[in-house]
Amino acid sequence: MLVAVADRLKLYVVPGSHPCATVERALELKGLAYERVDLLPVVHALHQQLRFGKRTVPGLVLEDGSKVVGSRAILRVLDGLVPDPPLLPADEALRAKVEAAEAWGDATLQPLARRVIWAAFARDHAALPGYAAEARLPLPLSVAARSAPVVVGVERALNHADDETVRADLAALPAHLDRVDGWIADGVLGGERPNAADLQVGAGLRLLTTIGDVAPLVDARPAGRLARRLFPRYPGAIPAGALPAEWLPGAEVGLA
Ligand SMILES: N[C@@H](CCC(=O)N[C@@H](CS)C(=O)NCC(=O)O)C(=O)O
Repeated sequence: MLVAVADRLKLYVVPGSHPCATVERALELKGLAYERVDLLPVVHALHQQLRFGKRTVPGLVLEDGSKVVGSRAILRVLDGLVPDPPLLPADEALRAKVEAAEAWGDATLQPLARRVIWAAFARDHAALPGYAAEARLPLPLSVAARSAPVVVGVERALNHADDETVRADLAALPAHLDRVDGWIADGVLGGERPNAADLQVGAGLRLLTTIGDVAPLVDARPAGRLARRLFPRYPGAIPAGALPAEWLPGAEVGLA
């Protein structure tokens, strides 16, 4: 059942954005209805700056008109609005570990996933509109799609997604996945009830699984299985072959 207060919430997103997926999944877990406003990438930065005073999505407007930007901050606000189910564990020691994993998901995994996907889009512009297939954009998708080369160029620059950096990101990915698999083994991630770190890390990994070249690296592991369990549906796909084969580390099977 949906909670009554919720139909006054307004969430500003960019279609396919992983921190936006984090927040949408949290809203769903809380049973909160909301209005979703889909923004076009690049244009969104100006919109968000004007409306929220920060360039990024997600941004949430509450029923009293107050505004919150940032996936982590929004999750805390949702926990305040609807405490059950909680997104942070009551046990203090576990809570600290979950918060640390969430912070890593935000500060390390989130930008890595963003850089890798923009580098892949740079080699496959045609894949970009697929990420907005279910969005309600202010103009037809076919028209928006024509701006893909410009959007990709600007986003690559904004996100520092140059070839050298993305190559290093991919080389580091197995070690990052080891870390996530370790958290799953320790019970920090992957519990029966998703916590804030599950949603933050899971969305970043799930975005990576939409990149055909990268999916086998993630899917071979508990990390990949967790991401797909938490986010069974995710819009968009970049067929394998977009990223240079020599950038990809060999698929490694992690902890069972
Ligand atoms: N880490 C923050 C920021 C999210 C973020 O950087 N979102 C991207 C889209 S996935 C964005 O809006 N970038 C615009 C920009 O950096 O100008 C969060 O989790 O909310």
